[in-house]
Amino acid sequence: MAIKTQATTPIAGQKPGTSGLRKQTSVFMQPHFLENYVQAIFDGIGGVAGKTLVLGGDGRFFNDTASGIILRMAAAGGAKHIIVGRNALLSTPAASHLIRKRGADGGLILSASHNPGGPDGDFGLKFNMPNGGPAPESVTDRIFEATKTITAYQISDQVAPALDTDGTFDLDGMAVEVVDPVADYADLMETLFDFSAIRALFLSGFRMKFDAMHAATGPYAREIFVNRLGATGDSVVNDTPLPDFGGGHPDPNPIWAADLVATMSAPDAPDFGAASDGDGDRNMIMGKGLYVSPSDSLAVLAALMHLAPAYAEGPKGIARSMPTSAAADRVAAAKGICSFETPTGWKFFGNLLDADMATICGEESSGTGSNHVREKDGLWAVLLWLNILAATGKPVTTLLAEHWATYGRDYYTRHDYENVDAAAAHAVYNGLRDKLASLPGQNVDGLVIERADEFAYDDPVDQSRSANQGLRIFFKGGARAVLRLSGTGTVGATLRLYLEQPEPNLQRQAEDPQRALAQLIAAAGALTQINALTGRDQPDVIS
Ligand code: VG1
Ligand code: CO
Repeated sequence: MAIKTQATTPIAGQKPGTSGLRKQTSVFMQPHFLENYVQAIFDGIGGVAGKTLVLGGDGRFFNDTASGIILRMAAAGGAKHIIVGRNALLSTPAASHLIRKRGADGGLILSASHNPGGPDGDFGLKFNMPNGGPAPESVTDRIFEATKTITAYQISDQVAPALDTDGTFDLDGMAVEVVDPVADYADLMETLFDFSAIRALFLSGFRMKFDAMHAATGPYAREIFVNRLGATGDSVVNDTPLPDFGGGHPDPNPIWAADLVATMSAPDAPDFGAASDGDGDRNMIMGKGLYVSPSDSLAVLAALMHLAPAYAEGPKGIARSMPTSAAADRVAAAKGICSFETPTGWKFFGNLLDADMATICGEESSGTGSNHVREKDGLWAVLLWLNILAATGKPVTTLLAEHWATYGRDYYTRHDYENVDAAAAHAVYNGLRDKLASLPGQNVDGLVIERADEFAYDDPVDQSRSANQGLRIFFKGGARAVLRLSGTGTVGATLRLYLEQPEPNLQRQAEDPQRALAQLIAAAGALTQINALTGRDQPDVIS
């Protein structure tokens, strides 16, 4: 045993956000920064002595060094066994699956997800629970408290094993088991979907383009789509994970996945297009010339998921995050099942999934998933779409048009104001919050406000309450504007304005969302004064 106790002092700003702790890489690489936080995680979960943990990340810069440090700290803490993806690579959903499959006591996932990587990018670390899901607020609160009182951390003096070869290695009495990051996950997908129907679809000449954005899903996508499902080799692009994601921004939306949008808009476009984010938990779906908004995707998948073998009985319930559109609620109503509205972040779906109250969950930020793991899952969503396309024989455009004809359409957009001065961002948020009570009855730009509130969530399973989860303005006729402060940014503050409006009339369902929502956008602008207070003319990202 060669365990060193290193004295340290608390480092400010180690409060976990929407999805773990996210900072600029240079901050994470400061002396003791990572070590302090890892020790706080271990202390927050009651120590790691005798425990089995899963470890892996999205392959971004510092992933390898950080993994070595975490292994040495786990060994020092007396952990029994760490299962780590080869080269410390695991997509977030694959890590969730591995925790569940191996009955581990939890997992550490190294990722800043959709944030850019590299020395000038971002880094992140989150802890997942034995159910495979992100730590709930009660646990992240304990971790944060531990960061504020830390005086020392323990670390092994031994060199961590190289992680490029599968097998089990000793590190100061702890077993380090290096595993293939892809196989277990790909096997799980085969149990959920009709692989032979999807294989037949590809054999019939159906073409897809999946953009892994040089991030974690590349090896998974190649194994599943090309090797197991017979898609042609060029169906998967940018599938080598790179430490800086090739200089790109691994966020699958029409702005950052512009290449895919161009491919899918060309005259000879493939039948189906998709992309995923840095750590593989998000998905973007496209048909020929058509971007499927994540809220619509959730609703279509919920409506048709019974076509996939694992979900033949249909969903028990449907859960969406608060800013996600109401489209999924109408599917739940039509099916006579429960719908749930949770705060932003996957951790709030865990209890509903564990209690079997919801089978499918989704977020407007391109996250969709089910009870097969406890994270959102990008490739799962792509496979469910493929399964539905194979089962119906209809193209994406037809499925969406039929969905809107049946359930109505919800025009939807999100406007992000990024890297805003923190004081200005809070002025926008607090300014709107302060006048919530006076809003009902007011007419803004021709829209009448029906009610307004700050969203709080009472978990129906454990009765915990999560307050301050965003401001909601409901207008007569069903339109809604939501304002939130992001919890994943690393520089300044990011404001998100979410806008939606239902359109039941079939004749008016084919408009550009920005045009269809113009009046609501103007009203939200007037109410929040967002441009004036942030000094911006327009949002940085519109999705
Ligand atoms: C964003 C999204 C949220 C998502 C979170 C983590 O959070 O809005 O829906 O769960 O990112 O996604 P925020 O607080 O910035 O709005 V991931 O794929 O970055 O782990
Ligand atoms: Co992600």
